[in-house]
Amino acid sequence: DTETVLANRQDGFLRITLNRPDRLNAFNEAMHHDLRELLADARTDRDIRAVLLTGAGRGFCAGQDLSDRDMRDGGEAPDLGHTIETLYNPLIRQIRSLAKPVVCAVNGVAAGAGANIAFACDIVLAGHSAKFIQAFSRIGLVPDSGGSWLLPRLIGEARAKALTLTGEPLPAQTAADWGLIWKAVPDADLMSDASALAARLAAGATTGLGLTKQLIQDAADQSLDAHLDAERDAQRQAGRTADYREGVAAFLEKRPTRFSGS
Ligand code: T3D
Repeated sequence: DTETVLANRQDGFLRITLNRPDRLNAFNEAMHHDLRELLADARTDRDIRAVLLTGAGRGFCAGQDLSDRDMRDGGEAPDLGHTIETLYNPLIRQIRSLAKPVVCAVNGVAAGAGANIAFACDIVLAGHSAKFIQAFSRIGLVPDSGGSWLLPRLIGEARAKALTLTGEPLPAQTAADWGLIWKAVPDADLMSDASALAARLAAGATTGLGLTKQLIQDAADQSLDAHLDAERDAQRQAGRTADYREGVAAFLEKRPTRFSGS
């Protein structure tokens, strides 16, 4: 644990809880660094086979901590290009390139970068009381953390533009109906459902799941022809794992799989 982020290992996955609840888990620099360090551990530690990201208290994450952006004394505006380049972009790249499933349990409001960090995760569950807000336009900014790339792909240009230009809150159930997230569930079930899902993924064939994630992410930018080649290469790699042998053996022996993650 650090001051800003709690870490818990259970059932083969790492649960990371953003922990600045009095600020709805808004990001300061320390939280960026602490989160990045945990995700780096998740990358290298073979015993961590999935990640679950959630927030402490009544919110998931309210994006950038705006009290660190107070310019009311006439002070110079910070170079936001620099903070995006050094803090937000590396975080999104780290989540998307992690070769292990990342589940996000959105336990309350997800605003600004907080919403787009959730959408960058692989499977997003949200409690019925949660809402997603592209809050950037409310303070004169533009969507970041991959939002303006991911939103039109997930929900189409019309909805993406309306959400980002108005900053209107989107309830969890509508987000699920639109295909922006996987599921909206009763608040009381969120953590148990998300934990069960993370545990199930952590017990999966980790190499195959990591390759699957990469293939799906890369699909939008490639021709079918190039993508067929990418599938061939990924299948070749998956076919060399011990988990593939185990998967076939378990099927033939009519028993549950015991994947080792290798
Ligand atoms: O700067 C850069 O590096 C560029 C990168 C930008 C990335 C971004 O994320 S920009 C967008 C920043 N986020 C926002 O604009 C959202 C601001 N927050 C809100 O609009 C609202 O808080 C919510 C809609 C998220 C929730 O509203 P509500 O009514 O449920 O809660 P609240 O009362 O507004 O917030 C509770 C407390 O959290 C409150 O503190 P208090 O009054 O109890 O002491 C509030 O000030 C604090 N809080 C919420 N969000 C932030 C925050 N404090 C600092 N920064 C926040 N983003």
